[in-house]
Amino acid sequence: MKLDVAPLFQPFRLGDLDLPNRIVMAPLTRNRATPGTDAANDLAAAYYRQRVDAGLIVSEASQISRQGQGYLGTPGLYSDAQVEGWLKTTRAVHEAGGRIFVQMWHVGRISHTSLQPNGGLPVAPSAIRAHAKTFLAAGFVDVSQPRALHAQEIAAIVEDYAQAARNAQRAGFDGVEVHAANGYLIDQFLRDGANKRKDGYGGSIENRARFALEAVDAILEVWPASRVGVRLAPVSPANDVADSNPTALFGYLVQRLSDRRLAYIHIVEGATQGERDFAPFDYAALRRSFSGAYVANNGYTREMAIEALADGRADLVAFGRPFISNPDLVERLRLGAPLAPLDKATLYGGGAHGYTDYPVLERA
Ligand code: 8OZ
Repeated sequence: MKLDVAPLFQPFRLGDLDLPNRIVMAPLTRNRATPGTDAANDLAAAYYRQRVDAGLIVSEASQISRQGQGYLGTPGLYSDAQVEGWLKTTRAVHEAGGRIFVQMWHVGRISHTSLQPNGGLPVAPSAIRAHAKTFLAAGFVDVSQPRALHAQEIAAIVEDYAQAARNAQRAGFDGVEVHAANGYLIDQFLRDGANKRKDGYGGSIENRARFALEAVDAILEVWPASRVGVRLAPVSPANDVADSNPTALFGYLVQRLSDRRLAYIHIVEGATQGERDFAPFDYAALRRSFSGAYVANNGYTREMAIEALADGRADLVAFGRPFISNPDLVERLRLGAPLAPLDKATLYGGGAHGYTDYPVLERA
């Protein structure tokens, strides 16, 4: 029997925004910001404009400070030049009738001294080096040894989130997504494999969730809750994080996010870019405990997405890599057309090739 695509094309009200379909463009790191300023540029505007048929676009992860950068060429959200740069994208997306949130990012220990202010050590909840790689001009390298943050520095990072939230408004975004997944700073605080602190930010689940909630609350001083989402990856081992009890940890955190009436949680189910059944986890329970929308992600095919929506397991489905090589992914999903394969060589860094030059379907 032919699969009925209708569930993917039901409109959805996300907070106070009307989305024309259930398809989200997931945040995708592409490392093409302008060297020197780390500002998103005209090429980025063209790239997002091509993908405007998504119900919602979430931008690539964008560092909230220089300290929050971990890879070469990722765009920032902390300087005036970066605000100007992002305005090109938000104007292009809005002119074409789309909606775009910016993903706010601090990498914590997943960085390298060569990217840090004054060549300093990357920061983390605890001085534990991750077994992980980053990429620099020279290619892939091991991340640097980090140093543990002082409590006053944590307050300053929370203020960086608030400032970046204001910048996101100046840059014309429709909302913000907090990157709390994939082993970056917030996830490093959350998970007890990376957080060995003895102060109010470590130990109990309440303490490990404190930084995440302080960052969210700082953003909520700027944005209404209806324009704020959070991305989580409850069991993903990405960037060398692990937790002894993800069910309790993420159950607690999502309850607190629900209290705040956030627009959505965006869940990487399983291992990031890997096995969906990497470790058992009850995503349905997480969804039930949250007042807003549930955005499902990780390796979804057209068929899986339709089934998840039809079964009520998700409100929206985020597609990542398929959006890179298929600028018209939404139309291809509608038609059930074949998807173009991804060229891995042009994923991270470079110019228009492998970025804005993937073709759309021939309209015969
Ligand atoms: C791929 C390469 C670099 C960063 C993530 C922001 O995993 C990333 C990322 C992905 O969330």
